[in-house]
Amino acid sequence: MTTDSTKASGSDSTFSNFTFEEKDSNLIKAYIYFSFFAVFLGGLAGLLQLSQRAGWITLPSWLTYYQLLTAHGVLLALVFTTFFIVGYLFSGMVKTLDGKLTPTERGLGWAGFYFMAIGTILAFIMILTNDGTVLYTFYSPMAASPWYYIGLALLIIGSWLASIAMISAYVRWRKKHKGKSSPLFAYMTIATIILWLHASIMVAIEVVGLLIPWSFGIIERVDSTLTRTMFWYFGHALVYFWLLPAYIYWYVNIPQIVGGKIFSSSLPRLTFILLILFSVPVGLHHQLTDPGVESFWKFLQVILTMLVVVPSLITAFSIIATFELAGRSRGGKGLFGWVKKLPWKDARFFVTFMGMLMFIPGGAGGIINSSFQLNQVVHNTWWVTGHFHLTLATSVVLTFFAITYWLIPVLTGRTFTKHLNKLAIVQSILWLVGMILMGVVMHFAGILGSPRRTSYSDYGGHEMGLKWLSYTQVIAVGGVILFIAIALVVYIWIKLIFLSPKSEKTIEYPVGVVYEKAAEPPKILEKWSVWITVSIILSIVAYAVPFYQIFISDAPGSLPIRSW
Ligand code: HAS
Ligand code: CU
Repeated sequence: MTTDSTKASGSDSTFSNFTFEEKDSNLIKAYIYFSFFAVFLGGLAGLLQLSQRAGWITLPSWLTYYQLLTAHGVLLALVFTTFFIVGYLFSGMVKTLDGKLTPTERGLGWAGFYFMAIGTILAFIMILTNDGTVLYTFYSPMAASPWYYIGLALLIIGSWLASIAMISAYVRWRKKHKGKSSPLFAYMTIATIILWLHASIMVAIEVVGLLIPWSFGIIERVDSTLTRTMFWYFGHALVYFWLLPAYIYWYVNIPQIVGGKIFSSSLPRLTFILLILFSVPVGLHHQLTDPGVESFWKFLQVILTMLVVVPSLITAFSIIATFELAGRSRGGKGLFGWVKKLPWKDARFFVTFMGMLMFIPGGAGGIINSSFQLNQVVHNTWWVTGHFHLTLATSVVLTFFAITYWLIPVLTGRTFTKHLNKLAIVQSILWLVGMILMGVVMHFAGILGSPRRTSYSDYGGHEMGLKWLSYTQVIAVGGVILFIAIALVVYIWIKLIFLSPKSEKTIEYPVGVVYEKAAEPPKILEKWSVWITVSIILSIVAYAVPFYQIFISDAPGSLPIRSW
């Protein structure tokens, strides 16, 4: 994998033989390596909780299923993702903008890291002491220790500091290059950050304004419909905060890896604009069965959800077009001859492709979830767990793994050897097999009514309960295979960080070149103020009345409840 990086320089970058300054590389490493701890611990929690639910093991008295489930969700869905994403985005911003951060930006980056790390440790301690057993969605009226919420708030605040550092790098670049459209990576990063800031402000208000004072006893009651609605205002955009960095890799880095070009510089930008606009005003599709919100507003948000599918379909089209261009430029002939010409033996591509493949059933499941009627069948069943194990835990996670296979070598100067490349391919196949047994079978169990978030039960020997339990056995086998795959990826990371031979050549940071015939993107796409305004207006249209109705309802609210 040690290609000469002069090939890597594209229209997005003027750097040949690009290497990070040590100070920047240390910052990126801190974020990425921290995320690896979360993967290992979160994966271990997953293995244990599933073994309990399948009836294979009995947990010791000091550790419960719901504690493990909270640790699993927090470590993987919140901690791993956020740390990894910030690290990856920093790397691409440095690479495609001015090649290095200013000391102030770096300082903000480090402050963000410490906030996030301290927050994670605090929340994790609360989970260990069984004082934070409220899962990663922390629905009231279940109340955790205030320190659990404070930990999560620090995680979010830290990510804002890192975001400010990246915005500053972007503004600096634009001032220097007046009238030019920014490199695609930077553009997409800013779009991701706008989405993240918009959505996470709402959850920050929920946590800091309501849950923390409530769990300290400063305010007596909170309205659970209100806190859930605030959470999901954030929650759907959260899943796109995970997805967008994977899309960045698909749009910007992968074309270089497959030896092709980014076939349009405008379409990806348009995609990200659509994702900014439609990610927030759709959160009610997580509350279709909740009382207290009028059907009309749920229905409106269902329609907007159907619209947010469009940018993903555009993405599918663009990626396949990029692959075809690449395959044909390597001599692929006929209708499908180009498929054979893709670099199937290169883990940076193959592993990502496995993720893309699983996004087809994952995304289709999402469309089923968001159908007002079908949601009645699948809501709160294992179907939903299956859905996000295909989308997040396969498409996004395999993409992130693929990124590490070149990003750690770029940062450490160590080689991703042929042997490690092979292991990575095996790892992704194991992941797919494990996920088919686990994630796909969860969909079937869910249709039969098997609930999500439930510890072992044989339901008094009821026929249905026993049937669910037989599905659980297959699902748990999938879980074991996935854990083996996690052990394998951790092994690859250890090799890449500490042991693999140092490379003599500069290792390529792959950034695709835009197709020569592609038009310059229209200026309006980079007028952020326009899109931020439209995004806020859409959110007001979708949410103002539901929030107003919740406020004027005379629901008494709930005292904090420790249900475990
Ligand atoms: Fe979702 C629940 C609807 C996408 C994650 N989702 C969840 C939860 C999570 C999650 C974590 O409407 C559970 C939250 C909880 O704990 O309660 N989801 C959708 C819809 C989409 C969607 C409409 N979800 C995601 C993504 C996630 C994610 C992405 C994480 C990263 N989801 C829902 C709904 C619920 C829900 C309801 C609530 C359910 C309930 O009742 O609780 C869409 O964005 C999906 C669009 C995607 C596509 C696929 C396009 C395909 C592509 C691949 C191209 C392939 C290539 C390979 C290039 C339409 C881009 C070529 C190869 C060839 C062979 C051709
Ligand atoms: Cu959603």
